[in-house]
Amino acid sequence: MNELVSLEFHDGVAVITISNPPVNALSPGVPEGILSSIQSAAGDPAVKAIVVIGARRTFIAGADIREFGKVVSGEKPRRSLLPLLREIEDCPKPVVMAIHGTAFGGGLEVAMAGHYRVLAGSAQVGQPEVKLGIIPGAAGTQRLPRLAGVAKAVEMCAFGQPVGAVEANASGIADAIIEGDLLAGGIAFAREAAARPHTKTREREEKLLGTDPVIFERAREQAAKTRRGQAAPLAAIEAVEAATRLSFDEGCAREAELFDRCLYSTQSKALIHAFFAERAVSKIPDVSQETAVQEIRRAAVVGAGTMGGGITMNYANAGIPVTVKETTQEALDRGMANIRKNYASSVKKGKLSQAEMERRLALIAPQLTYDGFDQADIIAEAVFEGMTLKKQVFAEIDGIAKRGCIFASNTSYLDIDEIGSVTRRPELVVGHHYFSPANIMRLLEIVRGRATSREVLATSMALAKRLGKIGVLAGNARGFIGNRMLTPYLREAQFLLEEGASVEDVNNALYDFGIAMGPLAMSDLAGLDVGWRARREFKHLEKPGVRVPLVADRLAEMGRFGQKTGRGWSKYDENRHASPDPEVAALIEQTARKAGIERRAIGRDEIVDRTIFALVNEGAHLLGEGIALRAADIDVVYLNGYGFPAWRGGPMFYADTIGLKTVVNRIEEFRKHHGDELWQAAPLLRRLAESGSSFGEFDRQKQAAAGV
Ligand code: 3H9
Repeated sequence: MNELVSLEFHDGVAVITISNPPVNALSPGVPEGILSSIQSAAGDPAVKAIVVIGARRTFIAGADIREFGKVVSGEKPRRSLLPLLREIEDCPKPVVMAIHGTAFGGGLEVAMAGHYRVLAGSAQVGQPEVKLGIIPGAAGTQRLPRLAGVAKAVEMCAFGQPVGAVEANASGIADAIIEGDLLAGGIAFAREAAARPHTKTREREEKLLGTDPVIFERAREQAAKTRRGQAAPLAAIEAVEAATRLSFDEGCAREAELFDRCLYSTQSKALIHAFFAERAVSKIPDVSQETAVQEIRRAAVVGAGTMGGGITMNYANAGIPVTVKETTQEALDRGMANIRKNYASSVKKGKLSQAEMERRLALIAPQLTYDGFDQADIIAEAVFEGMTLKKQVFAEIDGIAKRGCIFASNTSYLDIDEIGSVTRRPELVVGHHYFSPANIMRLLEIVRGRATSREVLATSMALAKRLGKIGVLAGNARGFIGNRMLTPYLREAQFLLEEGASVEDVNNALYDFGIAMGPLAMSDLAGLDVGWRARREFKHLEKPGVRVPLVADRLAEMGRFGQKTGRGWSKYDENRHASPDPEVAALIEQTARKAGIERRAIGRDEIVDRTIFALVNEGAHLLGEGIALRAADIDVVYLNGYGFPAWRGGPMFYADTIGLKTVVNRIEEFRKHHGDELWQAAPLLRRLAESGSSFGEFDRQKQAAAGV
């Protein structure tokens, strides 16, 4: 008992309540409080049974993740939870865990040490540690297979997905689902349990017997495919496997070894960084938490193309009625057919019910006019990328929209201020830059124009959350954060081709680094016509005499637009499988020779360093210019919008792990070979490297200065 854990008595039942907002994590003091409460209740002859419950929104959401950072930096030794769990399990009186919200990680481990678990219907339980690059470290891999069976335990520990109350009940993790008041139900359950003998989870062996080793083989194959490059899922499988071969205590010892190995790895530091970065990103220093957030009851979208259709779906998915406008019936029909096709495919995969699909479709009003746009609280513009067209649309909607309506442009490169200049309400103009496919990708860049109001930014952040997105604030620079960094990344990928690497060399080196798709494969997916069009729009900004990639425009001129035309940097079959195209290899070689570029053998390290350090250096420019608020924001952009591997933490975190001095030295080598115009370490990067600092430290100091 302490200020985090309280003990009360309800007529023979002791109720232990954990109260450590926001999510009742097992921060220092919580395990101690549970232990002393269990001991008091166990020693009190008036107590027949014990209920453990969480205050407010949830049961225990796990160990306090902030503590892991301290462990890794050596600040504080880790205290094991195992003795507490054994004390709970050895308690002579039945301990009933009453679970609502989430019992995750250490929370589920505490719950499994109880003799019974009763769940609210909306509760979820899980061992999501692998998402942080670690494995359960308090016997989760040993108790879960004893309750849920080995196959379910492997699935939950290695892949981290939670299960709901019904599944938890069916699999043996839960003993009952409580309708109505959880505490009252838990107490009633505990009273009945007091009359029966109870078993300790660690002594339940029946579900371990006769385990089929194929379970582990299959899980390893699945991990290799879906968790490419990650160590924790394999460690989790090994730990559960140990439960089937070793005694409980030996299994716990094996788990502890594997846990420590994971905890001290760079992968877990990177994933923990990503966890906190995703939660910090919505905090904007000059937009206080008290800023008024406008309620979005109705939305309208201009354009039902690929992006407009996806944006429309986002609103409908969040239950917001949305009007979508196109200029021709044909385009409108095509757009709606795509939306229906996307929903139908989710229904087919079992991710959506037919009734839910119909409900969402009913929220969408397709039309050729601006009728009803005067009712919208937000109008999202998703027409072709061109300044003249965007300005025309903004001028039109300015004449129709109601007062206070937010205008959000989905531009991916253009100047938000210039777009907004044609309206009488620049303070309501903002960029909402979605990533394709817009209904799936989690990233939303929220672009702040010169006049964008704080209320519009706060509303945009809240809306992003409601739409299931992660909103990241970006300044109004060409390409904002993600696409501006992409330009030097793709430039280097193409230069490497001209200098002698093959399309496959470049794609494979970055795929093996962990990126979801190599840069040229990504360009083929996005469409080579997109960059071609953008380059024409910005041709006037090219500096004369500075080397530019030579082949991409040639491919686009040949009608090789990538996957959609079956040919781009690679050839694609009807199933969109890529194969090398000798015609492209010849074109690259010919073009390079004609331009006098020396061809040579290029290794994987050079491919990775030139492309990734180009990203990092541009990221440092963006930070220095204030276009990105924090290095961690840039990481969130790349993790959620560009397939950067989460276990590397994002480009800026990756640079910190390499050491900024090393990064600057490498950039210096590139500068010597390729010239000052292409390679100059960004001033901020140079400054941090010279002072032995890091992007992480830069963020911490900036946060501290802003008082966030
Ligand atoms: C573990 O348990 C290892 C064990 O095996 C033991 C080994 C010995 N710690 O996500 P939200 C904060 S590993 C500290 O926005 P939601 C979060 O940073 C752990 N802080 O809310 C945020 O703070 P702020 C296994 C935590 O409703 C605030 O709570 N457990 C923790 O969308 C709200 O979070 C997990 O991996 C934590 N464990 O989602 C669970 N969790 O307001 C991780 C949250 O300052 N957490 N915070 O930005 C989650 O999945 C979600 O946070 C949860 C709530 C579903 C709980």
